[in-house]
Amino acid sequence: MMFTRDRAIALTVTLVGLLTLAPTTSSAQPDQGAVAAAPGPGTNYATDDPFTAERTAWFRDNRFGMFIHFGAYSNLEGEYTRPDGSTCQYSGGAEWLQYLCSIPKDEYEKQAATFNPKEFDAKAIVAAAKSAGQKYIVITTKHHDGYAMWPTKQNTWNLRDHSSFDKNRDILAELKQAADAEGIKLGFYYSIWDWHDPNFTGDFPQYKERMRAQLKELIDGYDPDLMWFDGEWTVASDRPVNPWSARDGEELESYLRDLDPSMVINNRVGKRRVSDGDYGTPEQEIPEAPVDGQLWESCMTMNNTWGYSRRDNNWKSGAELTRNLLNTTSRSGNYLLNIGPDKLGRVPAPSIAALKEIGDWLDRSGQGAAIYKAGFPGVVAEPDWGVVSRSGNDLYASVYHWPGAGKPLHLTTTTTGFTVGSASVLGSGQKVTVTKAGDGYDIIPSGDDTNPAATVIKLSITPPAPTAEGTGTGLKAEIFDNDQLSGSPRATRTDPTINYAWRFGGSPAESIPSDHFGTRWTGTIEPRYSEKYVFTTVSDDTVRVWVDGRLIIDNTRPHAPTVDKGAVDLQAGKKYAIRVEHTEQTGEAHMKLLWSSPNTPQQIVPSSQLSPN
Ligand code: FHN
Repeated sequence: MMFTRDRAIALTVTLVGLLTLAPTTSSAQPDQGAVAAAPGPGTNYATDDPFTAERTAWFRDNRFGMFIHFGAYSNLEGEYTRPDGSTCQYSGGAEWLQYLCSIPKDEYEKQAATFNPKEFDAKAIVAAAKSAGQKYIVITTKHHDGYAMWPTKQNTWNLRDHSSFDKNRDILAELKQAADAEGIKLGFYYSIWDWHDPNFTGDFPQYKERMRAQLKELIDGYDPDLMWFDGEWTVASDRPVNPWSARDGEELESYLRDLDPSMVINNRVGKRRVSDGDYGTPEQEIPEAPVDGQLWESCMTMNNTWGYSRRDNNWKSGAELTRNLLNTTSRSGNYLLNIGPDKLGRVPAPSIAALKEIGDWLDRSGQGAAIYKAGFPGVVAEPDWGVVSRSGNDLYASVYHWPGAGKPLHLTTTTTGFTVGSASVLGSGQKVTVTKAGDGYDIIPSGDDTNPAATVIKLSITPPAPTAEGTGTGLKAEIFDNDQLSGSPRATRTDPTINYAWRFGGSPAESIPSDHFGTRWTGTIEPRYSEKYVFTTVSDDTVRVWVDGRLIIDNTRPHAPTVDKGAVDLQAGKKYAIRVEHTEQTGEAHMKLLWSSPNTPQQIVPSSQLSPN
């Protein structure tokens, strides 16, 4: 059984409950463990732009990570023998075995008591990640079964207190030390959904308290670079039904930001939406294009299961996994590729082999340049013979279907604003001819491909010189204490950017309540390239955007956090009138304005290009 994202997001979002433990505004200094100040008028939870922030640079540049699913479920290796001798087995979703086989709690606890991953070798795992070219690792610290993989003080359902493992060992500490020694970033997976804790169904506020205490242990004790939440969905047929709400997500994300503002957090901290956390998390699939409004990372298995299953030998080839990595990078996404250690903590040999195959490809002939610090090309459309990634003024055409010597590979351009200079095949001295052809260029290699996974043709391009960075300071903001933008504004100021996540408790200013408000931003916007600009908004409840007097985004039906887009051709250096109107009625409030162009990666429109007059 494949656990695709459908299971996780076939959910009805029920916004329930009151804010129990109010989070702080993100400007507050992290206060170890104290209950943070209540949010309220003037709180903006968006502290930076994940597309450009220094805080997220390592995540955006590195592109490739290792996922590790390792827990008490690993001890069963995908197969449970009932007391009557019958067996229950799953090749996919071995980490769900307790649920799928309806293993009684005491039986599951009994098997966990025999768990002894004595061959877990953090250095070897980090070495495997390095050999693959993976620059960060995310390990499950607590999956849905609630079993903690570190010596938590919150209960005894953990690897220290409830196993046959060496009580002097701490695998998270071992992994942290090994990762630090090799310059690998370390992230922690933590499931909100908990099958074991009686408070999950008995006293959810108390469960959230314990969850926060465990997360504080993890953050204080191991200093993770990233938190990967899971089990946030609410599916009526689940056992137990998960009451996690968007308000809970607001509270948790704010708590985490206060504990460590530098962490990167995925969108399953909330309800897996464009407005939650720093990045989106498609699972077992790769989006067909860059994701609008949010960074993203596709997590995938090497076979069919996240947790180890001794029966699942349906391993993907190294070539397929390499192409998955190239596909994600070419759409400005990350690839989080999973391994599932067995009950002794050993990494399956096929996983090790595949990881090395990927790493060898990356190391060969500088092909890693197509991945690291690379992303969506912008200036060409994705071809049918492979994918194209861009790093600065270099395009990397990764060819899956080689045309043969002398035959063309066509690239369709999306802008007239660049020329192609040199072209070469990485790892081959063959001549490559580039000629203008129809709606783009023909790239004509003179020799053979270099390997079965992907042959990379490096194209050095000359994009148009951008105009000098603007001297803008932002847009004039008129803030109204009503959702009709009527009467006089309660507050008028200059907002450097439109980058707001007010969520449930926040608002644009101290004088503005958290519901029934609106803002009009006006001024001018100055593009740095002469090309088509796509404007993207993330809004809740309504949004309208005019550029140069043209209404390019118009979504006035009250909505939950939603992405809208509109495009307009702009001339570099020219200042265009811009007007943005947002209204909040009740519930959550969000408003972000991003842009992108063939030569401008997606980002919050920077203040330098905005002027209030
Ligand atoms: O239910 C989990 C599943 O076991 C696995 O951990 C994946 C990996 O992201 N996440 C959930 C399914 O969406």
